[in-house]
Amino acid sequence: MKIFSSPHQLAHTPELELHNGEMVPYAEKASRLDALCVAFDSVSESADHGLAPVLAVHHKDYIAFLQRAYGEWQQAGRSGDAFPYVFPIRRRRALDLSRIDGQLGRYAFDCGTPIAEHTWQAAYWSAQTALSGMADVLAGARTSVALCRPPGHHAGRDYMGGYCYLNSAGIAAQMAIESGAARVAILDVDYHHGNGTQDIFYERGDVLTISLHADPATDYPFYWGHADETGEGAGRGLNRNLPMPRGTGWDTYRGALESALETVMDFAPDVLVVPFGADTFRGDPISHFEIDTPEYSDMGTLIAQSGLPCLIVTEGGYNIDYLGENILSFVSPFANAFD
Ligand code: OKP
Ligand code: ZN
Repeated sequence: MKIFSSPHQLAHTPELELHNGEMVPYAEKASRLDALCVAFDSVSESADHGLAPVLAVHHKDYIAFLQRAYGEWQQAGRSGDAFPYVFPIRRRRALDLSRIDGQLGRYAFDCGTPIAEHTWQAAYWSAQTALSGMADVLAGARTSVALCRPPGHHAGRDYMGGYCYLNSAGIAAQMAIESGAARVAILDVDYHHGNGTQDIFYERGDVLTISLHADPATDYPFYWGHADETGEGAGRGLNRNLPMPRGTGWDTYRGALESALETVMDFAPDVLVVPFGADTFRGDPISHFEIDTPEYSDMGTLIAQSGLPCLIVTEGGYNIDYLGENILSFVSPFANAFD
């Protein structure tokens, strides 16, 4: 089983974020990637699949914005990280403004996703890492693992948010479709709802999206992830949200996961993509579920038992001391099942 990563992902280093009214050190640290990588004996370097698969998911104007934003921030005389602070909310037009502050608000849905000097480069290689894992699966691997950072599942077709810029898992899923897969399922097991992935595929009949997450009534991203969001048009019935209360542990989570896997099997996908967040861990500093390290192996076992070709893409997980153990616990059953 191959594990993919790229050191270019380390270059994104925002300093601070707004948390409960205070500026605090950015939780989505570059050292998360080191913790993920050292958990494995050998890691393959991601290949460059170019911009075309990124543009198959994201709007070209949004991509152009990501590429130029930090340069324009600097040209405006700013130093430090670029933050949005005015947003085109209801009934405001998405004006194509030249002022960087206008552009930042147009393409962001929160203030938690600053653009630093090398953000584009890191996000690009996060997407390339997921694409490298998918290329491995499409070449016949039963399971492949993409150690991605920054995460991606909050990023939509034309917006960033929740530490996410490019929807790496979604980009990989789209690559599978364009390579001939008839159906792809995305099963998101990060603590937070995968709102970007939901939005990207909401009206698609060929991509099933399921997310297990903390109830958005109490947790980020609040405005997505409710159980009544079930897809529209060709995608009607092909989005499923399983929100759970704070304090949820493995016993409750397991039942939801088994139900989600039944929905996956009914869809009969050619490929399964699993955005995995270790922020469901009991010791996570920003989350409120109570899953313990060995229980990630139970989680991995249930998913591996689907027997589907599977790409695992890392999302959140902010307790860096346990991140390596937790990803290894989750991934091990996949290796044992097939190798
Ligand atoms: C990203 B992923 C408070 C700001 C809001 C955003 C959480 C993003 C989680 N610090 N926090 O799903 O792990
Ligand atoms: Zn998360």
